[in-house]
Amino acid sequence: MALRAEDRALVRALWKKLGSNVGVYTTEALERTFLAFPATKTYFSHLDLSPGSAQVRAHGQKVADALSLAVERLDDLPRALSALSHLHARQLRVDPASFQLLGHCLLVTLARHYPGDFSPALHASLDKFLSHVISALASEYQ
Ligand code: HNI
Repeated sequence: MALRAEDRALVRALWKKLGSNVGVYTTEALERTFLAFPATKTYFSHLDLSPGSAQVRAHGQKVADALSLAVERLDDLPRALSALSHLHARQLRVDPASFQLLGHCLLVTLARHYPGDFSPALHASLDKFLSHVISALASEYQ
C-alpha cells in the first residue's frame, strides 16, 4: 500500500518529535523482540544481550540511524536501504520474517511512550512506513 502524503506527514512529524531519542526506542524495541521472540537472539550470539547492555544500545543506534535515513528518503526507500538489504540477505542471512517482529515491537514501544500521539491514523501510517522499510530490506532476498 502506497504511503500517502498524510502518512508521510504523520511519520515525519513523529520522527521530529522523537529527535535524538530514536536510538532509545529502537533499543527498547530490540529488547522487547529478544524477550517476546527469543529465536531472534540466535543472530546476536556474539553480543551481550543482558538488560541494559551497551552492545544492544550501540546496535539499537545503528538501527535507529537506518530508520531515520528511511524517513528522510521515503520516496526512494529501496535504493536507500539496498546495501542494508544485501547485508541482511547475503552476509547475515537473517530470516526476513523476523523483520516483522522487530517492526511490531517498535510499534508497541512507540505507542507506549507516546500514548497521546498514537491516534489510529498515526498507528496506520507508522504501520505502512514499517511495511515499506521491511519490504525494502527484504528486496535483496529474491
Ligand atoms: Ni539488522 C546489523 C538495520 C532488523 C539482525 N541491522 C544491522 C545494521 C543495521 C541494521 C543498520 C548495522 C549494519 C552495519 O554495521 O553496516 N536491522 C536493521 C533494520 C531492521 C533490522 C532497519 C528492521 C527494521 N536485523 C534485523 C532483524 C535481525 C537483524 C529483525 C535479526 C533478528 N542486523 C542483524 C544482525 C546484525 C545487523 C545480526 C549484525 C550485528 C553485529 O553488530 O554483528
